[in-house]
Amino acid sequence: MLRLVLATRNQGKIEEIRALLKGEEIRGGVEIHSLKDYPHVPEIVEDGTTFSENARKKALTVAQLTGQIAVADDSGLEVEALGGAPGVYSARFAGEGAPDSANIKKLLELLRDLPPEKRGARFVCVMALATPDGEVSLVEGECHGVIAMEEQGKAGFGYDPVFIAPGYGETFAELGSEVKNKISHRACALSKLCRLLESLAPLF
Ligand code: ITT
Repeated sequence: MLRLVLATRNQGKIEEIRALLKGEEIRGGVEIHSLKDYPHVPEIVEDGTTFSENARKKALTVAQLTGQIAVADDSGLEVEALGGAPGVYSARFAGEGAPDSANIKKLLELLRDLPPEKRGARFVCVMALATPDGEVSLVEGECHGVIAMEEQGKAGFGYDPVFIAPGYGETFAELGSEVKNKISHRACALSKLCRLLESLAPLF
């Protein structure tokens, strides 16, 4: 059985990746752990300027510190009217350690008065797969949408209450995980990652 450590302590990501992997056929099965099972692994400083740099660093560090194959997810929201911000700074848009509610508040204030056609955005997710001997592979997924005028819905995490999904007219937080996991940036990246895992399986 393939054993993977998710290089994150973000509960929203862990739940989504677990649910997504359940729907995938991986030969021999997969056992999923996360940094919650490895409390000795310190916080990894995300000092990259791209999702790829941060994903690579998180996956490599965790693979080396745990001796296991690691999967990192670096993701964020790029808003057209803000020139792609908050981007890699999505988790700390309103300051280091800021809660999701503060990040959303800042975003809505910056976009106040902009009509729906000027509120285009996309979620991006780069996933890195790293082995303890330092091999890294990267995959990417994206999902285009529109930023709502106010928070709507309770499901999910992060910016889900203000991200109106393409073709649905409701936010990810209203639609819930079943719909989100069919169309999200993370679902797209993870399906590519699973194909990569299949092709690498003989090596593990
Ligand atoms: P780890 O680095 O430990 O994985 P993190 O929360 O710091 O956790 P990131 O640096 O990748 O993760 O920041 C991602 C942020 O982007 C996340 O905190 C959310 O604010 C936002 N985000 C990413 N994917 C999202 C999604 O599916 N729904 C809503 N917000 C999302």
